[in-house]
Amino acid sequence: MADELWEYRMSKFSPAYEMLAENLQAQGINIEVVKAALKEQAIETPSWGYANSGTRFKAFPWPGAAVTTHQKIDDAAVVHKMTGIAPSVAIHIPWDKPEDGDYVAMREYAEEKGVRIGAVNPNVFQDEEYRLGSFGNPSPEVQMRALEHMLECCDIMERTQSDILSLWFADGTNYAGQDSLRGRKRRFEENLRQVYAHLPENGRLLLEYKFFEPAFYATDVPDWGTSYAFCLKLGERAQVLVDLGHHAQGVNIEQIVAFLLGEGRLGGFHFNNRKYADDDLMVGTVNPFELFLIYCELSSAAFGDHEPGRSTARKVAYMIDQSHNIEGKIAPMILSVLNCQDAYAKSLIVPAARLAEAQSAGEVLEAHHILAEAFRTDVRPLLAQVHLEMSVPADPLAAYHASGYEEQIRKERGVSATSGGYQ
Ligand code: RM4
Ligand code: MN
Ligand code: MN
Repeated sequence: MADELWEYRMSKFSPAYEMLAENLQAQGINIEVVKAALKEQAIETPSWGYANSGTRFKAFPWPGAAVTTHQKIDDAAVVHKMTGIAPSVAIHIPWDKPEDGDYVAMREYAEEKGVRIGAVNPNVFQDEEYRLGSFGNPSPEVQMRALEHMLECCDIMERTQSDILSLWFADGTNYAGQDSLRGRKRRFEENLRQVYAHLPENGRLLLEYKFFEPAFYATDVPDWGTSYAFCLKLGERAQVLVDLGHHAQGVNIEQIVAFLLGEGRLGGFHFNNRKYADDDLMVGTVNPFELFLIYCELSSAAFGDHEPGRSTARKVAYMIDQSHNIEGKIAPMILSVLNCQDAYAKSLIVPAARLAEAQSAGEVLEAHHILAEAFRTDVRPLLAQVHLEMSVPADPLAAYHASGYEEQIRKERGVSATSGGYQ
């Protein structure tokens, strides 16, 4: 970056940053530690978030939306270039199956672009055969088909050097009596066991839960407790994945996070935001306070002394799982990453010692106030400073809009036809 530009930006942000830094230091917060943590933050973006997607009713095509996996990787690389904290991209198989089947080449392409392949997401919900489910299906042949796909995904992990197999199942039943609930549980257990046995050496299996949709009477992995119980049986490298859109109204997600951290079984997140159901809106847009509280659990575990919470928090895979239907593709992904950065920053400036003191003294109001004050702090000058120190644009969203990338892909890729929901 040209020196004058650097100086101009420093002069623009410095006074606000200096004030904030001083204020935080006075509260006993080491700003250098906070900045170092922010620089290490990593949020994985999903390949499918760059392609056209829609609701059950309509998928509106977005000009320039990615179609090929190379294009999705290109877009993920742009998000990383702008933010500096989105170094990997999750893939969905078969949506991202390379035409020539060459996954090593896919990995190399990503590396060339400056990102790596993250979680591998098997898809066992879109083939005709899966009408009655995959692992829970009463037919042994269909279960086998799903298992074979999972094992193929374990192999893809090896070839892409991914260390996460991320599982979500559309399995369940719509009507009482449709199938045996205990039978389905047994089938799940047995098939998951086989997948676990085939994981690459350092690979982790993350198991997502969802309390409804597309099954409405019973889903086979309905909640974190079920996922946790399956993981316990599988082994240490099986952990729960929390998708923020997969809970009933009013559920205290930060408490789930706290429990799973304490048990060493929180594996990862699918970040998004919801108002009613699995809305897949941009993370931090509906309820930023909830996101902050979730990050507070993660930060206090990661920087605390308790094991296994501390090491578990440090290995959590932060992934975005969103569906951008009317707001563009790359810009909302940048904003989502920034929303996570904002929440993380606020969680890092909670004065932990003062909070612990208030908590143990039973000072209810004071404890709440300390937390709320951190949430209310305007951390934008701090984030701008971190961006400058990381040599990424101080304002990544504005820089993206000014970069000309959107115009370029619109011209090059045009508008691709859409059919239904996910493409
Ligand atoms: C599910 C779940 C999965 C995602 C699918 C498409 O609701 O969140 O993670 O891969 O949608
Ligand atoms: Mn998800
Ligand atoms: Mn979902």
